[in-house]
Amino acid sequence: MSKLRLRGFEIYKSHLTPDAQRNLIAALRPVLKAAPLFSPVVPGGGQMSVRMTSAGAFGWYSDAEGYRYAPKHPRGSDWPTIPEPILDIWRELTGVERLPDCCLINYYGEDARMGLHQDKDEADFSYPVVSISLGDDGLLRLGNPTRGGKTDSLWLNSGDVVVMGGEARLAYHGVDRIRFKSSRLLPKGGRLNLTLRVVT
Ligand SMILES: O=C(O)CCC(=O)C(=O)O
Repeated sequence: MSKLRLRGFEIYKSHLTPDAQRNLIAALRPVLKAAPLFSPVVPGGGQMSVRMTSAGAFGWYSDAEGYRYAPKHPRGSDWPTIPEPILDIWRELTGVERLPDCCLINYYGEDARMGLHQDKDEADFSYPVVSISLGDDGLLRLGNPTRGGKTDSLWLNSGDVVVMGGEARLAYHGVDRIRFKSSRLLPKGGRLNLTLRVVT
């Protein structure tokens, strides 16, 4: 376990033990059953390569009309509640009393990636975003609070947790690629990333 700081991103390497990672996967199973992953359409009309779903009062959603937080899964059901072991990670690393009202669940299959973007659809940027990596390694790109400029890259491994607060809260970031089947946590391979956000 070690802690790095890069461009204001706080990176807790190997924060979750293998047992804790397996417990999180077990806690996520009923969430994914109740709120199956879907492939969001982006405003230009293309489809994201990452499949997504959410837990909490709000879920992140995108369609031809734009990005937003939605109170229901596209199937029309409420999002499931955020499992307690996930909230425990927020409590432990942020010390923030208010709990997140969205846990976005991203699934990266073999060829999935996420372009550089800011997380800026939330009401109050004084709350951090906490990002939990599970499964295959993912190459995180860390940028600047404005588009462009030099970036750094860092491999995130299963069990790593990143806190984006302060100067990193509005920094551009993305995932360039994953190392498919580098982990055995998920039986079919791939990477799960959970981001905890305070939306309202
Ligand atoms: O998958 C990751 O590590 C980052 C996810 C992300 O950038 C997001 O959900 O906004």
